[in-house]
Amino acid sequence: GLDPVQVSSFRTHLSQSTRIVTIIGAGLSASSGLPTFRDINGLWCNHDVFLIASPAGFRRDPGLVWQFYSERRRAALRAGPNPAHYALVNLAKAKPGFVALSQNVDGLLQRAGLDENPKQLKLLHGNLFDLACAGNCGYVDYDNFVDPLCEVLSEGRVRASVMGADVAEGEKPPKASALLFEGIAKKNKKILGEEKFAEAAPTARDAAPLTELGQEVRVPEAAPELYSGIEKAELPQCPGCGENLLRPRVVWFGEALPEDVMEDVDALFKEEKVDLAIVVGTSSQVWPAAGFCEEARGRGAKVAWVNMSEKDCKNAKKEDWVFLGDAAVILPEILN
Ligand code: BV8
Repeated sequence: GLDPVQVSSFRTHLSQSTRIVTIIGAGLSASSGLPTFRDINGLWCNHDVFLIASPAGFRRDPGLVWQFYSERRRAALRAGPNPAHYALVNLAKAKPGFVALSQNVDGLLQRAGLDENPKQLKLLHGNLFDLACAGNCGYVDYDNFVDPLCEVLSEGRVRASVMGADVAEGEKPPKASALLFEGIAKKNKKILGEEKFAEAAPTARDAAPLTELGQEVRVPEAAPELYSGIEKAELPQCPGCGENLLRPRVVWFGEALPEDVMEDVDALFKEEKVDLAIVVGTSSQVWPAAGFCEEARGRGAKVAWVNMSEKDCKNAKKEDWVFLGDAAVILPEILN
């Protein structure tokens, strides 16, 4: 269980706080059954991040990208909010100064009721259920929960093809050629040990390090089997301009976060004092979200960390609260 002294001092500060900023990552939805990105067998460990989460990857093979995101839409639709989502919604109702800065695109906070007051929820990396014109004609289809979006994105095909090649019914799909971040591969190898790592993360070549901020993400000419074989004409088309595909309205590597969201975040950290920042279920590796905790601290915030692993609370200072464990257990305990 949690340290009662820590919990009571946190709750005292919480009761006196008006401006509360929560910085949220995939760990919040882990107990809803949705995979995170950088944990063992996370999304980035079994998929080639450059091929499915970058503009260059979408140009190279939009079918592969759509299969990855179609599978994530389906999983999110089948999942439900967990007690951590509801604990945050209850806090938002009690504290008008509450705001969630969420990196998650799964829509679970909205389904738990946070969407009613958009001022309290900022979607930093977009939303799986908003579709946009891939050619930026301006067309956006908000809250599209249609599944499958088209025949080639129906369930059976998606799973097999995401692995880069269709396999006959019942056969195991070939090992995905996973391009892992070096750091992730090393981390997993350390945790698992050589032999278990080899079976847990399929053929992991050293990832090409992410290019610097804003540069074109280099997409390595990965093995030819990593093409979906899906024709553009089979994918969702933009009804706005009739010339481009639709894409999931999420922020890929090398893409700027939504302008309106960034303006709101900048204003938040410029205008006023922050009393409390709560960093939940994020490895704090992706920028600019990874810098928001220090921004809040710079505005006077005290900081609380909720994470399954201590190593991901690396930016914690000695005066911070650090609550280790499942957010779905901890948040109800410390917030309600
Ligand atoms: C940009 C697509 C600029 C959406 C993703 C310096 C400054 C700015 C940018 C950069 C920079 N240096 C490098 C960059 C580039 C890059 C970056 O940050 N690279 C890093 C990796 C080195 N940043 C970008 O490209 C960003 N764009 O800054 O653009 C710009 C400006 C102008 C013009 C052009 C460009 C774009 C970032 C968005 C990338 N998109 N994915 C999707 O598919 O979802 S990344 C991916 O990581 C997701 O978006 C996700 O939201 C994000 C963060 O991951 P986490 O949520 O933290 O998940 P993770 O698995 O890592 O961690 C889970 C945590 O939960 C762990 O700590 C675990 O212990 C914990 N946990 C697990 N279970 C539980 C739990 N905790 C509690 N309870 C549990 N049960």
